[in-house]
Amino acid sequence: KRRSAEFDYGQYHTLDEINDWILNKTNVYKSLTLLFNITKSYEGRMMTGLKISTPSQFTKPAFFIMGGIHAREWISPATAIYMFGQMLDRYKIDSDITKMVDMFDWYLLPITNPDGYAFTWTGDQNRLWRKTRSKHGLCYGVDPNRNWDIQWCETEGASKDPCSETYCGPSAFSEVEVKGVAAFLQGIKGLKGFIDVHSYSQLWMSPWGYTRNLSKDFQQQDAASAAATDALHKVYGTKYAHGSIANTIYIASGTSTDWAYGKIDVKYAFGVELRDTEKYGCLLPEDQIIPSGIETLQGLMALASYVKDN
Ligand code: ING
Ligand code: ZN
Repeated sequence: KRRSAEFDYGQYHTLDEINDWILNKTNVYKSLTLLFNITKSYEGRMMTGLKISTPSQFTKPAFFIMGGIHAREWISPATAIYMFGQMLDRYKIDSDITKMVDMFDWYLLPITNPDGYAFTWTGDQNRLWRKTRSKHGLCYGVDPNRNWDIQWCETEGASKDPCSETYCGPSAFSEVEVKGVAAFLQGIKGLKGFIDVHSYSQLWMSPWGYTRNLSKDFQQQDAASAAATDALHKVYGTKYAHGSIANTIYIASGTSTDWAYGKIDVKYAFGVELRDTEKYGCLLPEDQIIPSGIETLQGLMALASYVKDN
């Protein structure tokens, strides 16, 4: 088995290092992977992702995972990268991994907000930046998880103030990154699963975010979340709550998860909040990256099986 280049999964990485990791994986696993590009960001950074697709006679359903939509939530890309690294490095070695990988065409966009992510690496005073970096009068940034074209800025769960952390933007899909991901998602045939990975709070959530009313598929969506969090919990005892977004965390409108479910009909669309609950928040120590990766991978495996069968 070929060794992958030096990449320490137990550390946080810059955008360039993450893009190099994608390049490396696509070079090492040529027959299993493809690199995909979404678009260039507001500041001109390429948004690059990794697709895993193992040989099959049949067209497989697709599963899309996006991380780093909020710049400061570093555990999100780190965990997602760990999981996809394991899915490649242990394919045909670990039977559970092999089964899971073979179930879907897997798409990973590790950094959905590259300008914001790069900004959080430019000094301690910028480490907790959340939004994109587009300019709106005196303030910078749109919340890319309030910018999707579904009940856009219609409820209390988003702000019209450009200086707010939940600014919905001047219009739905004003952010080139968000618009780009939406177009890419629309182009995926047979998209059956979707996860937008955030931190922190340890929650596995399904639509809706814009209303406390439950979706018509809530029972199945939440059963899938329960399967995921049960499997995750078995690894180290980490407790995740699950439920609809609005009833579990707060009302949020114009989110990626609502859009994936409401606009492109992905029944199994989730918003996941990774570790921790309050101690470190977005400044989660690096020694928790691999444990987060290991437990979340078990959750994802259980979720994938549920989604496949339902
Ligand atoms: N929390 C999310 C936010 O965008 C969320 C909550 C996640 C809402 C997924 C909808 C879907 O506010 C954080 N921490 O960003
Ligand atoms: Zn977030």
